[in-house]
Amino acid sequence: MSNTNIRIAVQKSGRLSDDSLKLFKECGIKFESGGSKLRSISSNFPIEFLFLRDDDIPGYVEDGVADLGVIGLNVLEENKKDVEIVKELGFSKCRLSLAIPRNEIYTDLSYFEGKSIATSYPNLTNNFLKSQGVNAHTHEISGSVEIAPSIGLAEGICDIVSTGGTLLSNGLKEVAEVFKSQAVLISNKSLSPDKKILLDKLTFRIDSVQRGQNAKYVVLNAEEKNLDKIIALLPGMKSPSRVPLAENGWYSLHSVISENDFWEIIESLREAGAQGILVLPIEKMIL
Ligand code: PRT
Ligand code: ZN
Repeated sequence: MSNTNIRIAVQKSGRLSDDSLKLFKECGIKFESGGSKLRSISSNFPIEFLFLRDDDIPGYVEDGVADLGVIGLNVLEENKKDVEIVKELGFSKCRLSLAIPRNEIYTDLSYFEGKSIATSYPNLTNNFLKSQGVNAHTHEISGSVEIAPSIGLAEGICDIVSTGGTLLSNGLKEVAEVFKSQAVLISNKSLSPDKKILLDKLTFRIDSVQRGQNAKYVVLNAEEKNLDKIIALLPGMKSPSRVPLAENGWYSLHSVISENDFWEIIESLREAGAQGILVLPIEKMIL
């Protein structure tokens, strides 16, 4: 057994931190976080956490100061660091969008021709405009982008949107999506073989947690005459389990269904004669 530790950089405090910490805790990794702590070594997995500003994470991973990192795809793509994207993590979802004052009339992207756009994401914004054949000037600012039009700094903005509430309260409307983002796990491009093994162990655990989050465990009762129809609707991990009930001619079926088409399957199951349907969360799903 080697003594190698893998080092991961996560955001200290912000929109990525809570879900990042939750994910690693759900992976069964124990560590301390919070307060003024800047690093923490796990007591039950060979991993060390560094708690940093999100903007510094891609550079640290590129340089090998950290082996892994959790970062928003928007920050990564804007700064183009030479790192590997290991997997999408499915949280901190948002979009980079163009927005203009609410009372302006907007038809299409040609609206931005010759106009000025304030943004903290000049590279993503310029690449998008260029790909759409629009010539506009971007004005880079580091924060409070939403007030740029009202103070006369720019005619439009390109900023991160999640609920749209910030745009609304600043008298702006979203008119075009430039880039879709979510948190991703990144890795240094030249991990040692020992560290690669640890990364594989970690991604195996993350996959199991994510699969569990995307699936539900379903238990239902069915009369023998309806069994074939109902089983055809239930994929299961292999095939559904079938257990006879104490009452003759009745069975209990156990299966796993995907969160995506959950309601459609439940409706079809009821139509096919399923009764007493129980739906339970799955903590982890190991394949
Ligand atoms: O201090 P540090 O540098 O570490 O953090 P930060 O302030 O730079 O980043 P932080 O914590 O705000 O965001 C980290 C990452 O979360 C971003 O890079 C995105 O990948 C992701 N994310 C998800 C968001 C949002 N949702 C979001 N809503 N990042 C920013 N916002 C801001 C946006 O800039 C705008 O001001 O929220 C406002 C819009 O939100 P809505 O809900 O009103 O539309
Ligand atoms: Zn930041």
